[in-house]
Amino acid sequence: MEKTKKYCYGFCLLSSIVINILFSINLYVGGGGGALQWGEKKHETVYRPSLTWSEKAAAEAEAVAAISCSGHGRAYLDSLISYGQTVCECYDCYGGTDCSEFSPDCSADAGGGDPIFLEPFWMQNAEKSAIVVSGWHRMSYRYADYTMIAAVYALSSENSSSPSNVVATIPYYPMYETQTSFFNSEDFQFEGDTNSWKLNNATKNNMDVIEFVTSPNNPDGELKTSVLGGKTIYDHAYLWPHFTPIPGPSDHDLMIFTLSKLTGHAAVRFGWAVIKDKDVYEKVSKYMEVADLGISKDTQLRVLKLLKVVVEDDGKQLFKFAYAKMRERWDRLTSVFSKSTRFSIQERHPLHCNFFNKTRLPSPAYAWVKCEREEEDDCGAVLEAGKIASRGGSTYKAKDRYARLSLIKSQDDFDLLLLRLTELMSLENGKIESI
Ligand SMILES: *[C@@H]1O[C@H](CO)[C@@H](O)[C@H](O)[C@H]1NC(C)=O
Ligand SMILES: *[C@@H]1O[C@H](CO)[C@@H](O)[C@H](O)[C@H]1NC(C)=O
Ligand SMILES: CC(=O)N[C@H]1CO[C@H](CO)[C@@H](O)[C@@H]1O
Repeated sequence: MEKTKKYCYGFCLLSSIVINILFSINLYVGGGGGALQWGEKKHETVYRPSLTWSEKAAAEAEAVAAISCSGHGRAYLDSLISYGQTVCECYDCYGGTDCSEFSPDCSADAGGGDPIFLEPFWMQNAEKSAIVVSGWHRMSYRYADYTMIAAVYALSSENSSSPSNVVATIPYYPMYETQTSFFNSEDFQFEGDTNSWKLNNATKNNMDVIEFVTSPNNPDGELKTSVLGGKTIYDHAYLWPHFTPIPGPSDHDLMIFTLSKLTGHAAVRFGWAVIKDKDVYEKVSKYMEVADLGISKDTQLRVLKLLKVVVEDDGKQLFKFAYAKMRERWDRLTSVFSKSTRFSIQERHPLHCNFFNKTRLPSPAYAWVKCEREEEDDCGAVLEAGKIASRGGSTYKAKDRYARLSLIKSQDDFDLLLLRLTELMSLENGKIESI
């Protein structure tokens, strides 16, 4: 035993010396080769660490990221492997092993809300936003976050004879109803539209109500305030300079946020809340402890790394990039819609933005399209016929005369959407001319 140890010490010392010599030679040759310029910070190069366990993962990650997929798809570390090659995952309407084949008849899919538009930003910031996670990183279990339903739970009245009523203003995000109903709780139930609630039930005493206010609103991008003025959950998922002028600090009792539309990492499913009342805060914490199995530590580390990039330079980098992108898309979109009498989109009004310190128009994540012709009361179907997939108004408890188009997908998706819209509108102008 003792002998083995001694051998090891000897061997390790020797290896260490050899490695150091090799490393120094490497540096010397590197420097002598003219790679270093005068005035460059030499000490940074000297202390370049020799990597061990992270090297393979880093090499794999870089190799897979270097696969181009013709610019119309991506290869990922967890993509399928075929004949030893990572298979490209092509964007909609592209195919072939390298995603180079475009299907000319393909429909523009503006149905989903995948925020791929921020992908180029993260490619520009590849070095700063990449992470390497060891196999033993924080293995201990901890509680984490589950914001929307935790907020409802925290505001609901426990042990009361009737459940708290949860309402939202039409058009609203369908997930409020889905989640509130799914839990089938004795403490709260979904009651639908805030305004009809106000009309029909507000006079009845003893009725407990929790109001969701989505500001800016999904689907139409409006900045909203509470209708009932009682217990309110402000959903600020879209309250970022990408989508809206920021008129001032938001100062409500309970505000919920998500990483999804801030950095584009929807799959990370990470949210947080800002809560004023200590009792409400404690109920939310209790909910997380008991009902939620927690957010993975991988996720939290990833979020930390991403948010560090976001807050760099007071957040100017990401927000400038994201706003420029959304503004450009809205400029192109409004120019297309301005030629139409058959379709219209929501009106946008300029507001002073505290963040950029200038007056600007909103640039919402979604276009809320209205079909103006009397007989066209299913706007989703009209768009569908023009090879555009959208989400119909009834998804948001509005009329189907409306439909939501997502503007935050990839550049390819957006370009194809504009092409299909242009085709639709030119058809309309042709008809008008022929009359
Ligand atoms: C609700 O009832 C449970 C069990 O009877 C009790 O432990 C709890 O303190 C009650 N909560 C409130 C807010 O009254
Ligand atoms: C905002 O812009 C105005 C006018 O350009 C300027 O006078 C003011 O100093 C700016 N405020 C900040 C906080 O930068
Ligand atoms: C909770 C509650 O009483 N809701 C009522 C609100 O008003 C509508 C219309 O009268 C009723 O259908 C609901 O049951």
